[in-house]
Amino acid sequence: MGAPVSYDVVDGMGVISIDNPPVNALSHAVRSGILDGIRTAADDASAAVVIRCEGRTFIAGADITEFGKPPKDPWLPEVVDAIEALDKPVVAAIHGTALGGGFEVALGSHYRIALKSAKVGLPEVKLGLLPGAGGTQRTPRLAGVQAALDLMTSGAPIPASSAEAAGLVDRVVDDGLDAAALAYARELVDEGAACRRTSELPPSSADPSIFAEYKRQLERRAHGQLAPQKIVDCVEAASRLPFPEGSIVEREAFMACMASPQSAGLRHMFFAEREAAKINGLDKSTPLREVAKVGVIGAGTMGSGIAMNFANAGMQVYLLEVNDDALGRGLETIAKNYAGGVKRGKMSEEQALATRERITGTTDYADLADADLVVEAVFEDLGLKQDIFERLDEVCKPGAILATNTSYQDVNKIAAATSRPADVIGLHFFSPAHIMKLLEVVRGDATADDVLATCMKLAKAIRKIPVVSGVCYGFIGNRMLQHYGREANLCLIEGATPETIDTAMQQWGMAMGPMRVFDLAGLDVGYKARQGLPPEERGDPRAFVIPDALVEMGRLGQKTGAGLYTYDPDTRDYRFDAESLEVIETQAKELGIERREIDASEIVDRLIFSLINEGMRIVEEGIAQRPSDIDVVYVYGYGFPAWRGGPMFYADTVGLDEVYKRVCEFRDRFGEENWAPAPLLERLAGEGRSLAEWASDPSS
Ligand code: T1G
Repeated sequence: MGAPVSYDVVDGMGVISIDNPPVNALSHAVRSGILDGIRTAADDASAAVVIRCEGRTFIAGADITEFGKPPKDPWLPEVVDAIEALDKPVVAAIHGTALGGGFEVALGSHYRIALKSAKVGLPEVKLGLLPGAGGTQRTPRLAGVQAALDLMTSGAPIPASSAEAAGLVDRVVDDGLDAAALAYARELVDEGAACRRTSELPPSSADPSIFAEYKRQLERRAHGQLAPQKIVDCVEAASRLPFPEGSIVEREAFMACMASPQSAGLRHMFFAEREAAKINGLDKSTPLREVAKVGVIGAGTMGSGIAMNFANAGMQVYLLEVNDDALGRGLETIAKNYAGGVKRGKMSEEQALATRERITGTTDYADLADADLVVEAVFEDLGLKQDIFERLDEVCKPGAILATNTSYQDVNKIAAATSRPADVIGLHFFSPAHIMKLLEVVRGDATADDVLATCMKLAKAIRKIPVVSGVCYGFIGNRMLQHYGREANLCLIEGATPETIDTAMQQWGMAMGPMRVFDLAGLDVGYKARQGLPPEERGDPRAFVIPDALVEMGRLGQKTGAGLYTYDPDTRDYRFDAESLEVIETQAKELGIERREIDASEIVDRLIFSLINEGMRIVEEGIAQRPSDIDVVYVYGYGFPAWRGGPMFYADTVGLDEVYKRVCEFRDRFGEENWAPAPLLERLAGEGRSLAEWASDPSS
């Protein structure tokens, strides 16, 4: 493979071309190559310089795979400063996504031209970092303090047109970027344009009070996270210090973030998310099935959300219900959801209408005869699902993929109701299905490779993050959640209150505490599932007598205005009320439980370590392909803090010997039934190995 950076002189202009697939990341070789190009241009006769990239995108940032390794010169700040210091105009030509260090290279250039379809951004905060090559000092000088803060703390890229309006890009062209960039450079030379060095612009003044206010707001939306706070410090420095001094503040803040466990967690999640899309042992060239027409059975909350995903991705969708009333309600939900999207500015009226028109309601299975994929999303009854799959087996064309959205039923038993189990798969969406990013792709014993590969690709097309799961009760997420939920309810009956439990978990980083999650999902969901089981299979009664008692009082959760909490119908504010406390104390008394003070660290350890312990069993059984897949499930499906890297990464952060010790303590206190250590945990703790080491060679 040739050097990733080349330098040529074209029409008297120096052209630095970067070709480092897949995203032109700023690896050591690329940094050195750019610096060599600048040094060559400094000494040759070229009148100006254009920096451009081959492939699908401009530089998408520093090479994240190099983080954590010994840094090699030249460092990126040095490269960017050298670009800026050149005594002839430098034009950055942007296509695809100029992100992070890539956008900082462009900000170090004297002029920026971009394709209309391009985006620019500083997403470092999503990795628990901040722009470390001058981005925190140059961006506010060009776009002002507010825009710079928003760009860096959200990490969201912006379109070229918005960047132009913000002063971050000088020119936007529809196409022909390379020619336009050379012409722009020629124009600058002809008009004797100066080398506009952003670092020489004065600090971007701002009312000092906005920084404290911004930090306060950040503490609310990014609770406990270091990088967003450090970004504000850097921009505050840029608003009053000359560039060199501000750069020192940036460097120190960058190093502090790089060394933080939060960044380690977020970097782990970056690669875990991409790794989850890969299927062990599946030939990359497995042919995919065409999916253009999709059927969805059941127009309830899940079915209507699922239908929207496929329509949003441009597919024809047939939404089937048993009768017109039920169908009407589903289509109304969809209309409401799209109207909400228009109201929030996510799409235009026209886009909403065009998308809705891709969804056709029906009560006739014949309309699904030529569907490429059918997703069943009816309520959780195995018999009913098997009947539906038998029907689909009769009406659907050969080669159609038959999927079930079940949250825990046995996909193999559903597949066995058809003559084509190889075409059956689980596609477990999370509620609300048109918003939640996670998709558990459940591989049945007979599921064909091309069916699996097609669904993994399809997941990306409908903007979901797919994770492969084997068949077991509750798959990956819900199986682990049972243990988390059990411990939450046990802490409740043993002495904690819904508030102390939720506060402990939210302070720790969970998006929402378990008690509120139970109320949101509806306490009757678990109640009905338990009623369907014989008493001896319902598990530890101490873990469900309280929600069962509340359900029998009609307190089903948020949907009835009261569950563990009481909810204000208008504001949805919630509070813990005396009636709920009375139920808790009564149930505890009836089971002879003396309630006690339970502190936050015990609550956190019991809930999180129960997740980890079950997660260890799930990877050892091969239900999950790799531990990091569990991290993706929990971060994208259950509000687990990404900056802790997911439950399995967190286990390694704590240390498996520590986790094992704590699990054994809980076993000794609460019994083998709930706290028997997972064999893999016991083994790795005993061998002093991490889960990451084991995962790199599971046969070891
Ligand atoms: N470094 C290394 N590998 C990267 C990479 C990067 N920056 N970006 C992507 N990849 C790999 C990725 O792992 C995958 O590999 C393949 O490229 C395709 O990616 C000093 C410190 C650009 C929008 O945060 O957001 O600059 O799985 O599947 O969906 O201030 O990748 O195929 O083996 O995601 O088309 C800041 C990260 C870095 C941008 C393309 N930059 N990348 O999305 O493809 S920090 C970022 C992305 C920094 C400086 C600081 C996306 C993308 P594989 P993909 P995609």
